[in-house]
Amino acid sequence: MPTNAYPADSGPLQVRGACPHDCPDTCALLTTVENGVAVRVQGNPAHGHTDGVLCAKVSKYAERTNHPERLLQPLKRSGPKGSGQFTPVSWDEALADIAARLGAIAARDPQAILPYSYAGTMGLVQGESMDRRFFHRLGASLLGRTICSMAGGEGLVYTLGGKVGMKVEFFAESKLILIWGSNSIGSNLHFWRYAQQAKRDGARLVCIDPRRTETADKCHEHIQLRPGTDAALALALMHELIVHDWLDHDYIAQHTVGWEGLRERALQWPPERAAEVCGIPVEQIRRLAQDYGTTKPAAIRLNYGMQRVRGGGNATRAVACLPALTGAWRHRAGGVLLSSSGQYPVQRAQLQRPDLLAGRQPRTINMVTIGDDLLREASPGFGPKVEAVVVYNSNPVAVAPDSAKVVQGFAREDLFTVVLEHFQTDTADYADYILPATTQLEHWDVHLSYGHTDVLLNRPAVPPLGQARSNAQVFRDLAARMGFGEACFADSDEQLCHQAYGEHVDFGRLLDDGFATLPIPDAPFAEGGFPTPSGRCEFHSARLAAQGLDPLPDHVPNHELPERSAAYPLAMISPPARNFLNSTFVNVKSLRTIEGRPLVEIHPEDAAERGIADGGVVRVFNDRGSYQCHAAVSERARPGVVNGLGIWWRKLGLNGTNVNELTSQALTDLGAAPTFYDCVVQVERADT
Ligand SMILES: Nc1nc2c(c(=O)[nH]1)N[C@H]1C(S)=C(S)[C@@H](COP(=O)(O)OP(=O)(O)OC[C@H]3O[C@@H](n4cnc5c(=O)[nH]c(N)nc54)[C@H](O)[C@@H]3O)O[C@H]1N2
Ligand SMILES: Nc1nc2c(c(=O)[nH]1)N[C@H]1C(S)=C(S)[C@@H](COP(=O)(O)OP(=O)(O)OC[C@H]3O[C@@H](n4cnc5c(=O)[nH]c(N)nc54)[C@H](O)[C@@H]3O)O[C@H]1N2
Ligand code: SF4
Ligand SMILES: [Mo]
Repeated sequence: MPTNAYPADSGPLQVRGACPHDCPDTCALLTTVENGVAVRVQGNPAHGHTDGVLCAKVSKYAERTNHPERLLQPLKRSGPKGSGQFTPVSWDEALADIAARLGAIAARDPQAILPYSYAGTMGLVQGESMDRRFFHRLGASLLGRTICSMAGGEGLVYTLGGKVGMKVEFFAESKLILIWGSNSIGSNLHFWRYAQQAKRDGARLVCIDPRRTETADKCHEHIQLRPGTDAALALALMHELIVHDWLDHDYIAQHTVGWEGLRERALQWPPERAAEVCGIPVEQIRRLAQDYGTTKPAAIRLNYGMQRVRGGGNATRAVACLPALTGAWRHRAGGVLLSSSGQYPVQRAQLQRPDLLAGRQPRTINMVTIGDDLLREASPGFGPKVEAVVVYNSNPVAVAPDSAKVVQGFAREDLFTVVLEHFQTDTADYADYILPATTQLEHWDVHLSYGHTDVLLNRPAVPPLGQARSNAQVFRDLAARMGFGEACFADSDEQLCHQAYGEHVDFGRLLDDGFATLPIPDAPFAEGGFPTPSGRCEFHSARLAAQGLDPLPDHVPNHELPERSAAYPLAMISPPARNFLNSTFVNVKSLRTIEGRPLVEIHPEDAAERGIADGGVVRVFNDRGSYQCHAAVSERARPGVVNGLGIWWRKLGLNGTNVNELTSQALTDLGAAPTFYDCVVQVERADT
């Protein structure tokens, strides 16, 4: 078992770690420590995918960790809810009171307690180990962790069998790369490096995105479709593959199911029909189909940006069918990659111990509808009213849709809220207790990735700052206070690191090198073998049919369409800002300075119609709320679509709101996921 966290000597040294952020790249870090202080965080040149390079955000991780506003001691609320007024208390006092409050609620019904967490750290230990054990033992409500990837994830499950796909490094050898719903330069930089390599070797790069991103600027072609119309485009591509016989009949016959049905469906989507729906020239569709049908090897880098609309699950299914039609999977540089995380042998039952539920079956609350659910009374369908929320690794007041409701919920005087955090975020403002958490430089963890296939270990580089404790430590402490006697509550963070993969990954190797590559074939589906029930790529899904759902992929129009709404004639998407990671880093001055100010990009024609000037303050509004920000009059926006770049802290915005004031709690077709990019608004000058 590994001992020692951080070295005692004070000479400069470099400690190997892993980037904890919710980003496909999961970089290997090298932290330079001088006199016990982390002074610099760099990419580890020994790790192939990282190649010594970090994004601008995590290059500032030392600044974030040593930030003057870091929370360094437990705080107890001393003013009204949401006032942000707190006084310091000891860990003893905080833990005793929290254990007593949770214990009293649990004695009535533990389901009135709700954990709320996401991927503030993707670490398996600080994100999904001791915390899950604690809440399972308690019998708390389960949380549906749907806020990011569930629609696309389910789309993959029903088509390919799981979050599986191409190995990212082989994009470098592709001759055609479709970058679909992804601003790779901003959010998947290390994939972009492989795409650049391919481009230098003559590959054609096509970006499919309603926004003219910096990635679109650097591709050979940009297909600037309307939000939520990707399935229509994919079906029209299939139509052309069929009509021109750019098909791999042998691959289809041997490794797919439902070809006849899909063929019939696709033939209903001639390019003219899709061009109308997508709002793009028909020629562009024909040309893309020809490129895709005749270039080998052809690869698709799909990302989650295209599944945050009502039809996100179906759209993912439609795109995931394409490589099987052309047999692109036969080549290691062909196929599709949305996420690789399903390829990791994570020992979740051992880490999370669902057996501690001991036969109880708590309800599941969808994290997307936290706005409504915190405001719900007890009912037979819902169960008990939520009386306590424990938030960690997430900032729901800023990131969940329909913020006005989320704020109203967290403002309930009768709600007991505990927030484990690095900083006093918008959510922490509503806490009864804020508990100071360690950052990645101060704790152990072990990682998977959703954009490559290496396991990474994170060693602490420095001791916890102030009185900060790791999430796992806090739940261990709470378990002890609540008298949970099971041996698993004594496992240390280092032991949890080991348990995450058990014997499936050589832990000694991780300790020595900091990373280890999973043994995955170069072309995993060259001869079929998909992890679906049929072992084939499922165009037709019997599992969907059994649920009474459409077994074939189709275009499912958005919930909210500007052409159907007189009051709100603009569609709004709210993709990530390059220098923030969701709402993380917004309070890091150097990065906030690069982003400038909260803004909405609006096309010059839409701006002119409204008398809006570049840089002017505007009000973006709909029935759910109103958000003030600056207008960026720019052709990065498509006419009729505005881009509200995310996700500012509300309290650092112009009128104490952010873009989620406008987004809705409506869910996707598959996976009960959010529809952040399926939203209509109006924009006007703030001075009118
Ligand atoms: N710098 C930075 N990096 C990040 C994040 C961040 O906030 N900042 N977030 C991280 C997270 S949580 C995730 S889940 C990942 C992946 O998160 P993604 O959301 O995939 O991130 P992006 O690739 O930045 O953005 C997706 C792109 O999809 C586009 N898009 C929006 N609607 C549609 C549509 O209907 N169809 C199509 N084709 N495209 C659409 C947007 O304009 C955007 O350019 O990125 C991670 N990386
Ligand atoms: N409008 C709009 N909304 C969106 C999106 C969008 O594109 N548009 N994207 C959505 C997506 S894809 C996602 S994934 C969600 C993300 O939403 P969240 O998961 O809430 O992500 P962050 O905003 O980064 O907040 C993570 C918080 O965890 C904290 N944290 C980090 N590490 C630790 C730790 O070790 N311990 C503790 N206790 N805390 C830690 C950070 O300080 C940070 O405040 O947002 C969603 N919201
Ligand atoms: S690119 Fe992604 S994984 Fe790499 S350092 Fe930046 S946020 Fe972390
Ligand atoms: Mo995400």
